[in-house]
Amino acid sequence: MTRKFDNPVVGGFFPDPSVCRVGEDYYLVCSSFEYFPGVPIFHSRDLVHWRQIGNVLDRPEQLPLEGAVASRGIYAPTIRYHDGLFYMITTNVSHGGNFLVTAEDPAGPWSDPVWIDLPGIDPSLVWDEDGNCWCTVHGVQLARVDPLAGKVLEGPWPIWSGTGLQWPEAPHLYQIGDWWYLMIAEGGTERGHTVAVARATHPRGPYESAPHNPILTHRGTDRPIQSTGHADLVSTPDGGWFMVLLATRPRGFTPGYHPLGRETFLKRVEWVDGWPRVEPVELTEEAPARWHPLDPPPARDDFTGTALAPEWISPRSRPDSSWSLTERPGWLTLHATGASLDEQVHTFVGRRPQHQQCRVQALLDPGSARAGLSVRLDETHHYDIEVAAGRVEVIARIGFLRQVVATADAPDGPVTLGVSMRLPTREEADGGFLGPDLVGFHLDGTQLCELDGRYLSTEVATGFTGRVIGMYVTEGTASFDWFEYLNEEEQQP
Ligand code: 6LW
Repeated sequence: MTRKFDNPVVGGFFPDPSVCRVGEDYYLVCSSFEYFPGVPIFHSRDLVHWRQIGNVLDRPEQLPLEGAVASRGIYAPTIRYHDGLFYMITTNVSHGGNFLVTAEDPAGPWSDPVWIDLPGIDPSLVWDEDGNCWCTVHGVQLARVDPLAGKVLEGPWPIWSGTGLQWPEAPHLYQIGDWWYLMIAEGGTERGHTVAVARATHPRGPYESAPHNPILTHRGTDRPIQSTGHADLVSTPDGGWFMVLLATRPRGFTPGYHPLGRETFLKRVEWVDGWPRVEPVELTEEAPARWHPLDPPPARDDFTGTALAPEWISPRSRPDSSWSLTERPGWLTLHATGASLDEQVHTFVGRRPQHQQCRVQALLDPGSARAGLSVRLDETHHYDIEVAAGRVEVIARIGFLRQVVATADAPDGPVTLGVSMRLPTREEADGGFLGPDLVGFHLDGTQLCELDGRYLSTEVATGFTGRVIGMYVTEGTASFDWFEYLNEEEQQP
């Protein structure tokens, strides 16, 4: 029996994936842009079932993001393992450029940053048999480095500019057999995205482009998966090869909108005549030989711990003064740090929705605060359900427009706020609804309204991130007893 798995293997705003294997264990990291903590890290035993085990950059001194506007901050990371140490190298495009951190345990703690004076983005590391460490950055440029000292020893030199498409980036170098393979993304991370490969007998080249480049692209197709690119190769313990890559699942009126952001997909790779060959990426794929399913994470966070779980993220910072799990045991208490979600500084604690159909509920004790739930893409594209002074409002912020679209009286005391994301029914779609989904807002189980989801998608807001649904306070102090996230994708129309 051939086992199958469903793509994406890590759904939701988890772009620019990088993977490494140590024995039977795989580790995967993704970019995180303006969010703190940054660079989520996952563990798997089969490349299909992943559990987030932390965030590599979970201390402010590792992750200065002050002033980082939407989609800036942390760009693409690379994770590698060498000589008993894990390395994560990435770029903070808002503060300092390229840096790396190291750890003996991938779950952390990771070291303070070691900055490395190399230009460009998308850094990646590889070691040769003599122990030399080589670093590639977009363009593609190569340097010989001392990673632990953050020193450039030789270079950088331009080694390959790709096949001529724009943005040769996401370069990873691999020594496989007698060859050094350089795999890159080209064409930009939108619909023209591609994966290309070249090979040489030495990291410095000269490089020979694969005769069948691009080895992977979905450009010019009407496939349900688009923008395939930014791949990283990994071998399995039984000698197979796979790649993780980013892609999108656009829906709605052609060419469609992708509200979840760029997600992490998995694809088998075959080697033919010394070159990697990749078929188009499918929503259902043949699984790797080993199979280690995981129990789904608990749907509800009751905030009974002493630390926030790793999936919780905040724009730019989450100062200790803005949140507490001890002020009111069993509740997450949030203190306002900014008067509006439209501003760079505000108190928001959220998680990435990972399914095209899902439902969030949270029990809020608003007290005398202004607080609620927000589905955000960035400071100028978010839908909020907000409680203040006994009133509930659903507010849409789309670019320069801000509109209260529904109101209701708030009962005294704690209220259950809800957000739903659902695909249109066949009748709605046939009736002309052309957005990717409908975003519903609920008060104590009663729906107040549903909004067109296209305005909270990258095609409208632009950028590199994806939706994040979270709890916020913009005046005073409020507490949340629990937050529940339910996957409702099995109820696909
Ligand atoms: C990433 C680069 C890219 O560093 O966008 O379009 C940047 N491709 O590879 C952010 O995802």
